[in-house]
Amino acid sequence: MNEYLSVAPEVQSALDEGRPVVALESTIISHGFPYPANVECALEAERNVRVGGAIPATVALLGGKLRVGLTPDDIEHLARAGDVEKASRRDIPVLLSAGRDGATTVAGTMLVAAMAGISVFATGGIGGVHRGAQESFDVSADLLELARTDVAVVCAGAKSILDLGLTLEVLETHGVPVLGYRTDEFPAFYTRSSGHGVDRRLDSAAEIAGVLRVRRDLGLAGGTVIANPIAVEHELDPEWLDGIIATSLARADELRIHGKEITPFLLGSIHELSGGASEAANKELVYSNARLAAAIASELAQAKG
Ligand code: PSU
Ligand code: MN
Repeated sequence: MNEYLSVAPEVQSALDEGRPVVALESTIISHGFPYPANVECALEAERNVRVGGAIPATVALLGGKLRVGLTPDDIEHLARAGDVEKASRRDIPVLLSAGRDGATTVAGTMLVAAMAGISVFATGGIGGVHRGAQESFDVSADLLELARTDVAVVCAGAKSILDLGLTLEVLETHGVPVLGYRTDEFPAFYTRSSGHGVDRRLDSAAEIAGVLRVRRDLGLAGGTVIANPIAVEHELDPEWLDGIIATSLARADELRIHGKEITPFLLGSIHELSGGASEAANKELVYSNARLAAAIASELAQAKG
């Protein structure tokens, strides 16, 4: 183990004994939701992992360490502090060397999960290719992490603040399987449909674990995207959302927001314009992803033993 990694005892014993563990990210806590919805979402996501039969391991940078498995006080801190930086791959060494706290993105969480030996991770949505990337070159580091780090990411697709078609193209280029759980379409976070197909549809956690096992056995570097659409009863109206997203993108453009600020800005603007509706939908899809990730991790653990 490296000197920067600190794994909670409960998580470490589960890993040592080959029991299922699911990683969870922390950018969603510090930058994805307002307080106190962020605390509720983080704690409920952990509870849903447990209900699904796995041990939750929320990841963050705290006190100069890469922490895997947080206490409720740690979560409260990440949710309230206000100055916790977004930590993707390139931020991790910079923040650790300064002893600063950081909230890990999908890329950051994958990297730390892999160091700890965790192979399944649940989140809300992944980052991707931004609209207008032909000009801005804004492609999330999440996609490049998926290209290199062996962790399966269970998500509800990606928000249509992004160009979902180009996002899928980049994943294809990098050899990242995009598996649709009980869906033929790549979901668009708040809605089940995006008009873009997945690479392969699989209808059970066991079949998904089967693919992950073959990838592992072959030693193929890189991650897997498992796309789990939001439940029908929690889905939002796509036309209403399109308007909110268009307004949010126009605001970002006007304020010339770019780089690592743009995604948190757009998430905040969507929450503000859509009120409680998007928050409720966002929470539900995270919980659903936590349960599916736990089921997949359980299947993988059984196959090992
Ligand atoms: N998309 C969401 N919710 C999120 C994020 C993205 O719908 O919380 C966060 C995730 O942590 C993701 C990060 O890894 O934003 C991507 O940021 P960027 O676009 O700067 O790579
Ligand atoms: Mn970016």
